[in-house]
Formats: sequence, structure tokens, C-alpha cells
Amino acid sequence: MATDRNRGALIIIEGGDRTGKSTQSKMLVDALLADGKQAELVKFPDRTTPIGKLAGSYLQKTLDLEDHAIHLIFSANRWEKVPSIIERLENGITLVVDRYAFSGVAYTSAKRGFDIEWCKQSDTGIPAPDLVIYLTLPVDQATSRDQYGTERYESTQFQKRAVENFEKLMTKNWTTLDASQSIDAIHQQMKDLTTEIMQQVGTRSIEKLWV
Ligand code: NYM
Ligand code: MG
Repeated sequence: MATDRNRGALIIIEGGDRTGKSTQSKMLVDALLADGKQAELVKFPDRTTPIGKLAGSYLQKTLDLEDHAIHLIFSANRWEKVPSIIERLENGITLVVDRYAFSGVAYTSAKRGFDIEWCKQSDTGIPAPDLVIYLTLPVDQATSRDQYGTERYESTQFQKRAVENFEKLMTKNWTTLDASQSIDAIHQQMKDLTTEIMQQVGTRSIEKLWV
């Protein structure tokens, strides 16, 4: 820490496809801002950077990439944001992050021949979250939500394997929320959890993930 001022909290929102992560992440940032807190939204993959554009094309199936190569591209897309993530946290800005390295590991290790330990290597050392909010929804319910099935990985079998992998990554700073609740009910729980963590982080140093 450069100063003794309270830092922002690193809050990660994770879950399978169509569990409401993006809707909830935006609502959470808006609610924090409305309360006068400093907060920003971060989204992975960030499809706007040159590296993120490769990931976007891969997901939209306009580009084929070898499985290890695309895994490293998703990781590189996080590493390119690490300096700005650390800077913002140190400046007291809370970051709400829509997907992170847990998605990276859960999706790649759903492919044949990939073990979880190999998948974790390339994200080892990025900033560790203060809290992971994990949204769960039975895969069959997620499948029936809008826009499901157009991108790579959006098949029921693949999603089921990814969800099993997320569960292997859970540690004590994860909280699971039932994504079949109403949008407002989920939002209220996320807001309460986040507010509590923001008060706890104080000047605590930012740890490194999986180190
Ligand atoms: N995904 C996302 C990965 O396979 N690896 C990663 O590291 C990340 C961050 O990309 N199906 C997958 C999960 C999703 C897809 O996510 C894009 P979204 O939230 O639909 O943009
Ligand atoms: Mg998607």
C-alpha cells in the first residue's frame, strides 16, 4: 500500500452462463455509487483490448484456437488489467468484477485432457479477491434463459462440467447465492455482503491469488 488510506474491495461475481452475473454486477455498482461509495465495474473477458478481441472472436466461433492457447489468452486478458486493478483498489475504488480466473479454470478444465492445477498456473499471482459471490442455477434452468446457445461453450453438457469445476475452486471467502430468486432479492443480498467486506478490508494488503 502506498498510503494508509482504506483501499477498495475486490469483489468477484462468478457462476455459469445465464445466471444473472452481468445484470447483478451492474446493479451492484450503481447501488454503491448511489450510496456515495467509489466503485467501478470490470468485466472478463474484456473484449475491447487487442487480446480480448481474440477471445471474443474465439467465443463467437469466427476464430479457431488451440485449447491451451485460448486458455493463455483469457489469462493474458486478466494480466493486462492487473496494474489498473491494483491502482484503483489502492485509490479506494471498490471493483465489482464480472467473471475472473475462476471462470478461466472452470471452463478450460471442462475440456478433455485439462487438469485444474495446470489451468490455475497462468493466473497464479493476480490480485486475490476479498469476496467471491457465486450465483447458482440448475443448468437446465439457465439453458432456457434468453440468448443461450449462440457462443462456444453454451451447451448443457459443457456447462454442467464447468459448474462442477467451479465447485472445486470454492474457498472460505466464497458465498453462494441462489440465482433463481428475484433480481431484487439477489441484489439486496449482494449489496449487504459487499458493504460488509468494504468495511473489513481497511488497509489490509492485496494478496496474490493461488500463491
Ligand atoms: N470464459 C470466460 C472462459 O472460457 N475463460 C475465461 O477466462 C473467462 C473470463 O467465456 N461462456 C468463458 C465463459 C463464457 C464466455 O463470458 C464469455 P461472458 O460473461 O458471456 O462474456
Ligand atoms: Mg456469455
